[in-house]
Amino acid sequence: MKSRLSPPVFKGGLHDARTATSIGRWLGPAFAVCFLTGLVSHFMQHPPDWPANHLPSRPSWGYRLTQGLHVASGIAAVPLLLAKLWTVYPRLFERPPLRSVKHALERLSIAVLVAGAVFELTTGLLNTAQWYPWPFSFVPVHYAVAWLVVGAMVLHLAVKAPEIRAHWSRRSPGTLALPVQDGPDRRSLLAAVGAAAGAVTLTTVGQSFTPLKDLILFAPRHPDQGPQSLPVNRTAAAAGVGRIVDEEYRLVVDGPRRYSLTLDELRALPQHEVELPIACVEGWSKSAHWTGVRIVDLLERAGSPPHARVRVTSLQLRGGYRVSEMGHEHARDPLTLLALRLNGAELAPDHGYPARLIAPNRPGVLQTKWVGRLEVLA
Ligand SMILES: Nc1nc2c(c(=O)[nH]1)N[C@H]1C(S)=C(S)[C@@H](COP(=O)(O)O)O[C@H]1N2
Ligand SMILES: [Mo]
Repeated sequence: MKSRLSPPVFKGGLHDARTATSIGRWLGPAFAVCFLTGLVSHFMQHPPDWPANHLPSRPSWGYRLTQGLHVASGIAAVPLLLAKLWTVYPRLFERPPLRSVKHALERLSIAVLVAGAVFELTTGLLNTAQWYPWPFSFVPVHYAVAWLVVGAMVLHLAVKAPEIRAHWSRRSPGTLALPVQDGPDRRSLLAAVGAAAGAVTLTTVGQSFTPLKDLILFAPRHPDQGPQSLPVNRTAAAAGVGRIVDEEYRLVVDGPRRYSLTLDELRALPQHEVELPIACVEGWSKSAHWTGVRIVDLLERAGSPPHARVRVTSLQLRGGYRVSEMGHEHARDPLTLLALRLNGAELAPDHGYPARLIAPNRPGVLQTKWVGRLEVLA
């Protein structure tokens, strides 16, 4: 009789290095894309001092593309990671568990890789649903763990390089002349994993790649839902912005020549129309038509020097996104507006009435709503 402690026996070829390599072929690139686009996002949102004033404002769809890829590659990685873990989990039962210092270190790096990867995909996915069931701040922790995962992944690829090389091509090591026959079970498994990754991608990617919006099944946001056919991340009520009285509204432009404008004065200035997306860090993107006053026109009138940074402050009194800053590339771009109208009508309160920032190639979180003040920074 088998003792209760004896390890399970795994038959068949689905838990072998060849299957693990085949899945890794897709999982590795998904993680690489996710990591690089995540770096771009982090850099655009929290630029260090020096480059902050030099971030490019073009292409106007740049951030939409990188953030769309970030969320799509992360979502596609979920079934790939699950399949990979299922393929390799018999290794948990390997005996003896520890053989040498080198072996122990390798197992430790795998533990970091698995825990980190599961953590990143889980927190990222919940973040797209704006659900934060944890006691830490999402952005810095998601960012820090990404480095851990990448470090552990590079180590893992280095340790496994001989095996990966041996199983990458269709020829098996040793019997160089003979192509390895992938049995029907391996082919079915890989086809199912590929189909699962394709299916979750196709049924979610419409949240940023709007031509596929009709296929959306699982994405938390539909790009058409929301006032004026544009989603809202934080409503006026949630931001604690009360009813804004038109007669009391003032836009203050603070620079070498400080001035302020009433709403009627703002509406009387030359108006421009642009088509630009809101590309939310939480994964949805949607283009819209915005009409308003060019930020560069407002700044010139305040005597702003050409290379000055600009701070945009909301009438919202509390909350993380009430203030944003932009470098001169964004501030001077003719597409950057203080928008008063959206898709042909006055801004809805939830979209930032009476005035909101809209700029090209910029994370949604920095497109400040309910703007009350522009400030030229020295
Ligand atoms: N003042 C202020 N502006 C803000 C926010 C906010 O919470 N407060 N949220 C930002 C986020 S996260 C996004 S994605 C966009 C959403 O703009 P929309 O509601 O017009 O679609 O507004 C941004 N501007
Ligand atoms: Mo956002």
